[in-house]
Amino acid sequence: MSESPGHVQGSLAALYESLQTSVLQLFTDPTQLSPGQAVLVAASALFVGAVVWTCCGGQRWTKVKLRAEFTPGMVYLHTLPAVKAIPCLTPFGIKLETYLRMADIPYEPMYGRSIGPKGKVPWIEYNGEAMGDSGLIMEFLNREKGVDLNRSLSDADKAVGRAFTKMVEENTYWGMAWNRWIDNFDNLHDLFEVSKTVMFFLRPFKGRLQQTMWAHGIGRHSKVDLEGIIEKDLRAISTFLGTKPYLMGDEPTEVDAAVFGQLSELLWTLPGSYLHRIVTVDCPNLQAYCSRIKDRYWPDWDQLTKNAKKTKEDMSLYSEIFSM
Ligand SMILES: N[C@@H](CCC(=O)N[C@@H](CS)C(=O)NCC(=O)O)C(=O)O
Ligand SMILES: *[C@@H]1O[C@H](CO)[C@@H](O)[C@H](O)[C@H]1NC(C)=O
Repeated sequence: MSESPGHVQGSLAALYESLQTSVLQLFTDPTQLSPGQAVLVAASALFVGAVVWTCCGGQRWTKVKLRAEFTPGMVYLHTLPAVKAIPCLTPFGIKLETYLRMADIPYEPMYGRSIGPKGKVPWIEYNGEAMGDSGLIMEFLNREKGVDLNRSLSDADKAVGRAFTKMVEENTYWGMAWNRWIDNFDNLHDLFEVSKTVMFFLRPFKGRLQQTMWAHGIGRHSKVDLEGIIEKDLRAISTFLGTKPYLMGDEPTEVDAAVFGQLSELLWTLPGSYLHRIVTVDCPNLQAYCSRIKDRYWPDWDQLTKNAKKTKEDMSLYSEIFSM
């Protein structure tokens, strides 16, 4: 028995050697390839293909299915369907939809059925073209529709807005993602309002998220450190907001859509979490801020969430998005 590791190593080396010979043969004189060698080369190619396919999931090419018919100038908003907790389970979806409402841009929500050009939600179709990324979409629509929610702001204010937007989306966001998908995966069927079976199929997303967060760097912290980092972000927003109704003063601007998008997920989808405690108990001005924006721009919130009903298409959308 004690010989077996060496034995395995020996056969692996032999296999590797014959593979090397076969590949050389393939590129020099493929007609001389024996059937055994051909099988070996084909099997190895399949194996390498499978590894590449699995590891390069982040760079998949997405074929976007567009509507056959569209109204010129209409924004077709592809996003996640409402659940009882919130009209949209992605903070970037809440952000984009809040912006559309702030800017009074007509849109038609489309709950998925197909995936966007960057493999993420939300995305839009506009005049027969697909566009991804909430921030880039907003910049495009600002130009296209002549909208400027920042018009009251100085350049320095805009710079502050930019910094807060990037903080919540590139840093604070991961606190939500970790809490939702990693710490509480086993309860996620409640939030998504799907069966545990569906969650079983979404399980690979949890592992992929962990890899993504590791690559980002934020996933390498201990739980205590990570939570401390996110808490400092939230306290910074709270301090800056102070007693103002909106982040930049008396009227909402673009940054409010982005910050509301992120905070609303903490407030309404993570009861019992440290994130929920921070935005309600430690920083109650954040909760009041969210309610203010919700009341002003989402009069249909209760209706949307009450009528939330999962269809078969929603289910396949979830698995499509989260298995990407
Ligand atoms: N920068 C993007 C971020 C969008 C995003 O991260 N969406 C997530 C849901 S919260 C997603 O689609 N994830 C699927 C994936 O990463 O494969 C935006 O602003 O729209
Ligand atoms: C408005 O401000 C946000 C930051 O708050 C920035 O990201 C965006 O590009 C600005 N848009 C315009 C049209 O100035």
